[in-house]
Amino acid sequence: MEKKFKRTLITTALPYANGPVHIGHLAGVYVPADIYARYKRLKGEDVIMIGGSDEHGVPITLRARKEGITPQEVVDRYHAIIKDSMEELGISFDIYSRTTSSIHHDTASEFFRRLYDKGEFVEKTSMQPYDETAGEFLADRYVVGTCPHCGSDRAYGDQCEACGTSLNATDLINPRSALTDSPVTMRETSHWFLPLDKWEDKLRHWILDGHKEWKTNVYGQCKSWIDLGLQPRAVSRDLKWGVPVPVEGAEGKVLYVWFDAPIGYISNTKELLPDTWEKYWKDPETRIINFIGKDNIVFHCIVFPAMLMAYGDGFQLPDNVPANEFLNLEGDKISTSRNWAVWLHEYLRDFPGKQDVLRYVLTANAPETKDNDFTWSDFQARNNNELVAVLGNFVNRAVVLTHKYFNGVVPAPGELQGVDNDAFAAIRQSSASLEDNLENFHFREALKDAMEIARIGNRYLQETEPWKVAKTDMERVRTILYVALQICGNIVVAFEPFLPFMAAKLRGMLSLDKVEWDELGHEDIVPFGTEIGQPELLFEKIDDEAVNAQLQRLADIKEQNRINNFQATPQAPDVDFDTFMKADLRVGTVLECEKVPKADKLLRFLIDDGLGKRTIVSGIAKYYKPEELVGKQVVFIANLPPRKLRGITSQGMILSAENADGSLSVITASSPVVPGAQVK
Ligand code: B3M
Ligand code: ZN
Repeated sequence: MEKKFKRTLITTALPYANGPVHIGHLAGVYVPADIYARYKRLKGEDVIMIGGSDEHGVPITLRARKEGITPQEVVDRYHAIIKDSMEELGISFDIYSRTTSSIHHDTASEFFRRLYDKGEFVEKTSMQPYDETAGEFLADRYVVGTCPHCGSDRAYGDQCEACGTSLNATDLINPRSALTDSPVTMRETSHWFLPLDKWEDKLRHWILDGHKEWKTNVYGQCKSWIDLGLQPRAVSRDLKWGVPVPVEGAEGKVLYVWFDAPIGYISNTKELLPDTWEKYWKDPETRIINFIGKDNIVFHCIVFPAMLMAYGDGFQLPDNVPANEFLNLEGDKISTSRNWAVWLHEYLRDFPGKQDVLRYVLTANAPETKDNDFTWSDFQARNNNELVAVLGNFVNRAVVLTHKYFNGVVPAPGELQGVDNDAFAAIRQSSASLEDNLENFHFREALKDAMEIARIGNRYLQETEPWKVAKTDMERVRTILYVALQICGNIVVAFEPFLPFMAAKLRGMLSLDKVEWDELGHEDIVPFGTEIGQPELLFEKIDDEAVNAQLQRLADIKEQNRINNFQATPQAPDVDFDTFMKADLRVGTVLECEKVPKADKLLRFLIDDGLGKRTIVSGIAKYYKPEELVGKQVVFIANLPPRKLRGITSQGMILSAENADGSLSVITASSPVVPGAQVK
């Protein structure tokens, strides 16, 4: 870090309080921000980490309507869940507040008013969707209709979730109001716009010339926005939920959620530090870092900076915006509306005491440079093969051996030998790389560096074999275990930002009061003569059962989504009755059923059809065990020309219904009938 900064202000994207937080939020924003904040605190630097819930916006009002409760009740519920679960995960916010607080309403309102008074806005009228029945303008999300691209009749005015196309409300065929289901009309309304074009040159100079060190994904997005030319952006909406526009005649209008939300960073700092907040925002010696996900880049790098420049009064711009890419779950995009997520509060319930495991896996697999995938098998493997087998194992051996040979008292070392010095040298090297990676927001690499210290420890014990040396040379064992315990001390320091619960437990085991970052690489973190605690396991294996339960839960959700999203195919053109009657449909009793060798889809049936026995081959082997079907009365088409399938002549076709997931369900008679009965 360059010298010019005296303190760090860390902001973390404010999650919408319309649902709990999931692993995507954590991996993208909160875990990396927390690592950085803990690292800075451990260095003794002046740092604050600001968080809070984003409690405005249309999705919250939609959810409230759906559940028949008020928006306030929605945000109260989710704010509490989010706040508690993040705290339990050890995300060390200095404040976690909310944008419905009065201090935020006042701050956002004053911010708007100052820009208004300075003439920073332009007022424009436009045509917007309006619900005549409800007497309200409709946000794009409130308009539903038929997608012009895929024909889905559940498209929203901003996007069709069936085909993923971005839309405008005016693109929809038969637009209706999501509130009242009545047809949507267009009405004129006026709004305030922030002319981003006015700030384009300043933004270009600040980012494109001044911050070439930003992550390529962030820099690249900013560049393409600026190169396209910036346009004025509306900062107000016709909506009842939000911060009212503080201008006469603006009844029924609120600040656009993306106008008020980033101001939340300021309000929350004010709430935390009523007397000194300004130095974190207005002193050029403060380094401001915004932790966000990639979908928020434009708001943090273009819109909010333009707002701050328009406001003036010394507000500083962020020094870095280390936005992350997305984390997927088992190969699919995480989605709140499809419930495709690992929710933090549920993880904490299902894996009590395993906060650090999640922190570890999300950091080891962080979507820093590209989208990444969270899988439960990777979660299990990283826990079992890395945390248990490498980190836990090393610490356990060092502590157990100290109890065995020295009654749990750190022995005084003799003269260090080559292997000892080599171990310390390797740790210093990893520590330097660790610090460098932390400074540059490369948390995944930084975690590898920390883990390398535990690997060094394991190799060291493997090479020095104190359990063998103990038979001949106890003096040497003193030195070996002294060194091993110093490696444990280094682990406490190196891992505190990443795995704070483990670090605290190990610190207790080593009887250390507190540690500082500057001790990293030292050879005397745990003084000789210290009485250490009993060995406790730092990590335990995660078995297949726990992982399978999670996979089953996801499979159930997928199934539920399929059912929810199932759309019956449009009705086929009419056929006349005589044509239909030409198909000879009958019921037959299954006498035999077996798999067709070397064909994983096919079953061979022998059917009593009332006239005799007939063979039919059917492609339903994936969905039934042959023995399940013997004795069943199935419906088949009797008068299809015979067809050869895998060398077997099939005389007809058994009818099945196709489910939402493509699986097949055989049609059977609901009460016994004589074989050969016609279906009419
Ligand atoms: N609530 C969007 C999001 O959660 C928004 C972030 C606000 S940060 C000021 O992705
Ligand atoms: Zn569509």
